[in-house]
Amino acid sequence: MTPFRASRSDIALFHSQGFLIAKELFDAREMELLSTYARADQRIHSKATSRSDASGGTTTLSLSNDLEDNLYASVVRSRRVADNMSAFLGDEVYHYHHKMMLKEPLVGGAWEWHQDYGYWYDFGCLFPAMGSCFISVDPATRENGCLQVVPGSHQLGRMNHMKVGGQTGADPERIEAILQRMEVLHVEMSPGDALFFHGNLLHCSAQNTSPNPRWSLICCYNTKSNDPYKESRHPGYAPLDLLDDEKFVGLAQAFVDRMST
Ligand SMILES: O=C(O)CCC(=O)C(=O)O
Repeated sequence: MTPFRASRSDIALFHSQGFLIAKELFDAREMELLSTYARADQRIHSKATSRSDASGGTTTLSLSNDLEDNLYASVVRSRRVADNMSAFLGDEVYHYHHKMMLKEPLVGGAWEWHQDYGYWYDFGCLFPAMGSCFISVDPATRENGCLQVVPGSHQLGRMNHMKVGGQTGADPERIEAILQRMEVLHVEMSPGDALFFHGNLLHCSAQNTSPNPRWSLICCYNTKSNDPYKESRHPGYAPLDLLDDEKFVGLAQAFVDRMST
């Protein structure tokens, strides 16, 4: 199967609603390999950090600014993610960072409403021409805290962000007004499905109260012409060494084999 490539109407939809869902961007075999790899990878656990949500839950993630010789970097470099993101943002994209989200059964915490550009603004990025691709490793359901988005909210512009629980979230007064006026979409996904979303799209997720994990990989990109004006938490422009779609599965298998020897 040829992996998804955004059509003109997909790009128009991304611009009007602030996101686009690509079903089966990675097939079942590819996602099984990523899941096997991540679950056997001690480094993501040793690098993981946690934050409290507003109701006492704990969110855990393992973030990297670097593209190392591993399977996560292969996803970031894959054309089916990076070329589509370039098409949505209308410019060459580069790797800004990526993170494995480890939402564990019964304890995985919530993410408060926020815009990613709410943070990235402070890191020297002048334009919101930035985006993320959320790839489901496990099924993401309402029960295990799937992502929730407010379609069209990227058009509200960047909002003020402040402390909400142990996290930085969007201004709660404004969120309340927005939620009275705009709909919320629960983005339920199967393994391998991907959500491309704009840096100003409002999103959150609830705690995982289910017995099932909700792991995902989020690849974050900036555009070449939006190179940060100062050094900050995440890197400046460096060209991506793009990975052709048909090479992905072989590389993924090799990483898994290497890990198990
Ligand atoms: O994984 C989630 O549930 C939300 C993560 C998120 O919103 C983020 O990393 O910006």
